[in-house]
Amino acid sequence: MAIIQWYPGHMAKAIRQVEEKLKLVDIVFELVDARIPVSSRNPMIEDVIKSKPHLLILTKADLADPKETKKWLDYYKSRNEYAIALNSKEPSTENIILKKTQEILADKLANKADRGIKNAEIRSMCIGIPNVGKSTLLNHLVNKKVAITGDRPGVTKKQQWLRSRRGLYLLDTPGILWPKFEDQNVGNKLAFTGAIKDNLFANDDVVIYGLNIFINHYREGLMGRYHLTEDDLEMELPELLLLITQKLGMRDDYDRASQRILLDARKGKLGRFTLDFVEEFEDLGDD
Ligand SMILES: Nc1nc2c(ncn2[C@@H]2O[C@H](COP(=O)(O)OP(=O)(O)O)[C@@H](O)[C@H]2O)c(=O)[nH]1
Ligand SMILES: [Mg+2]
Repeated sequence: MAIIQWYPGHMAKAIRQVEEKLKLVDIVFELVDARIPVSSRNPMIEDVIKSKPHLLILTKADLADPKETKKWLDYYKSRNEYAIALNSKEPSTENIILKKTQEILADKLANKADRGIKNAEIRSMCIGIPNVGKSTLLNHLVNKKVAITGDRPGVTKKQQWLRSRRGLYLLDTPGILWPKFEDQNVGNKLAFTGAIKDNLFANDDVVIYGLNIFINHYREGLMGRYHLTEDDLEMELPELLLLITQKLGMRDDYDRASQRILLDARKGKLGRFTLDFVEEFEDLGDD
């Protein structure tokens, strides 16, 4: 399998950049894809952001299986991690984030209020691997760019802040993390959802990986989209892929069909789905 190597130097630099920016904010919004909340999370950043209040935001919840998203939220709750799931493009998004943020920072805000500081500014930043929706969320929260000030203590470079409609401040550039996939399953899940470029893995391998999960969990969407029967789903996976290729009128061009299936899945045309299941990860972090 192809593995993207992040050179140790790059990795260290990315971490250092996040650490620098962390000093400026009251809270970190870590974005992950609700369909793959573990696979789209960089495991190494956890230690770095430990020092800050932290909200895990499961984006693209509109594309994920709501049943599984609920399980994930219960899971985080049981581990005392703050987490919410949302569709970044919904009008309610700002309220959901603001409310949760105020809850997380309640002590700090109360403290400031005691000292006579009313409606204290809340400063935040988004971090996450590519394609989890950092830019989408920022753009959604913010009407237009508002440069606030560069001369805050500890700010060497001019730092742009954006202000949401209801007064949440966000660093204008999100922290970009790298995906980590020494595990082939994680690589396949990242590829299937479009988090990593399509040329890293063979499309048909990725599709076959995904088909297997759909057959076990999301048969209806698959059968509906490609006019398949229950019997069809009993075939060996490469055969099934060829059958779908034919049904799509693509003869034996299963590579082209694979691309189509990936597009369909990512656009939600096979229905909502999740690829990371709580049950697979329940012992995560119980060191
Ligand atoms: N359906 C859906 N799509 C989203 C959501 N958030 C982001 N996207 C899409 O995901 C893709 C990547 O988003 P982008 O903001 O560029 O990700 P970034 O690389 O983290 O900045 C874009 O096509 C967005 O339209 C969401 O909550 N729901
Ligand atoms: Mg972006």
